[in-house]
Amino acid sequence: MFSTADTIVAIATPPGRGGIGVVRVSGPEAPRIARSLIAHEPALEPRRATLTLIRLMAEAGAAVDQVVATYFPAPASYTGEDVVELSAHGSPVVLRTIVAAAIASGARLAEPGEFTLRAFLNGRIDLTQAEAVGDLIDAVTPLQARAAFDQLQGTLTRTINEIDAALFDLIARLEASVDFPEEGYHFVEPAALAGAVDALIERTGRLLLDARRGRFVREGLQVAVVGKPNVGKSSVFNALVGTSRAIVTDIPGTTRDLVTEVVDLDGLRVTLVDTAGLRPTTDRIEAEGVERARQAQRVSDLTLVVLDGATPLDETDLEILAQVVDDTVLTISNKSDLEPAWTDPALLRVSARTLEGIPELRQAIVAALDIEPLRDTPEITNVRHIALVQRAQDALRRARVAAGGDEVPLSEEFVLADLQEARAAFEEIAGRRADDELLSHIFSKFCIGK
Ligand SMILES: Nc1nc2c(ncn2[C@@H]2O[C@H](COP(=O)(O)OP(=O)(O)OP(=O)(O)O)[C@@H](O)[C@H]2O)c(=O)[nH]1
Ligand SMILES: [Mg+2]
Repeated sequence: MFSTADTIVAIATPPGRGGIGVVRVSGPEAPRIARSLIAHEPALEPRRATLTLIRLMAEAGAAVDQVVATYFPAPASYTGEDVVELSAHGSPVVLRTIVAAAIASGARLAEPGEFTLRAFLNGRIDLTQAEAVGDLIDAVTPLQARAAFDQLQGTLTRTINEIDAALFDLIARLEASVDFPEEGYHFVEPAALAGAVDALIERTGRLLLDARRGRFVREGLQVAVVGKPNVGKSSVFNALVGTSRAIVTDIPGTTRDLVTEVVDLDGLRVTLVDTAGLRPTTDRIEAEGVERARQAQRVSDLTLVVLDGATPLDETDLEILAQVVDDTVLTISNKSDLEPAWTDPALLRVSARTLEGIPELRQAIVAALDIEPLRDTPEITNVRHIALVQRAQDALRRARVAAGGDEVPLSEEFVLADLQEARAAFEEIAGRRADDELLSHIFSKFCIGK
């Protein structure tokens, strides 16, 4: 379905004004189309930045600019095709004019992610690396960026290829045994077969062990801040975010809707959700806010319960604490700058006003989320990959059962079918068996120009 026969064009830099803006042209006609746009007469030298003018367009008043044109001949380019990049001043009018002129010369406007899709279709990168490009661009924390960059550099590709090669070898030898039973011997000894499958199960297991952590690094976690009205939830939320994002007043019931903000806690992408104070209410707006608070709490990875350390605890506080027992909970006592009305040595004391205890709170949140250690980057982060490795491992376990112990396998055909299924899952991760629907799904989330 996807064609790489035509030449595509798009603005590769973000929308809006900037110091420079880049128009990227890729495809067989890229050099010709680029030359029709610029005043520089001779053919562009490969990989050499050439300062030139955008040729005056036929219509009067069309924008012109001075640009740096760079030609990357196939196959050593981002897409693996002939690519020309034109760096102009970052003016949307200029950039759009260049794109329009390229289209007039025969290029087509690129779809979202189409440059990266072409890099994949042309074999420059595999699917996990293409996905890593998107993750790298979307990264919010340095750890996310590093995990994505490692994947782009091929760490996951190498692991997947290694497992795939071992599977291929095993399948080939088993097939030989099945195809030539009259030879009277096994190309794979039964004990060796079971051992080889065990090793593969162990290897996929190591990948999956990393997966929970990896998914959290890539997708982040959600922490809901809950508690009674006026205890200082919004103030604590603001202290963690570092700006006065949520409205704070001394009127109980200030926060009505959910307020969310993404923060970087120790490399983790955490979505903090400030919620309406939980209390019985007849106010319809507040009641809706309370309902939303409960929903947010249910889908969060951690519930941060805020108590007011300067006011005696009451029924409402105790009810809230009773409701969250099944969740992952971190309870704190706020307003430590005031005279304490009660104390509990087990609770972290913070002051959203003086910021006392806020650094400790950040650490406590990461510790409560229980995904240490975060220091090195996880090998596998994407749910699509995790699900497929899991599927492969399930098939390997079935193969292991069919392979039996040291005796002759139950049936080599059964083992073979399971191993082939495991291999298919790995090929899908790398994209060797990706259908158009999957590719559309993955690349539609990219921006145009990437
Ligand atoms: N002294 C002191 N006052 C605080 C502290 N944190 C919050 N407050 C005050 O407590 C009042 C309520 O703060 P909010 O952050 O709006 O409380 P909330 O829990 O979000 O309240 P609702 O949105 O109504 O549920 C405000 O007057 C804050 O200034 C603190 O650490 N110390
Ligand atoms: Mg509030």
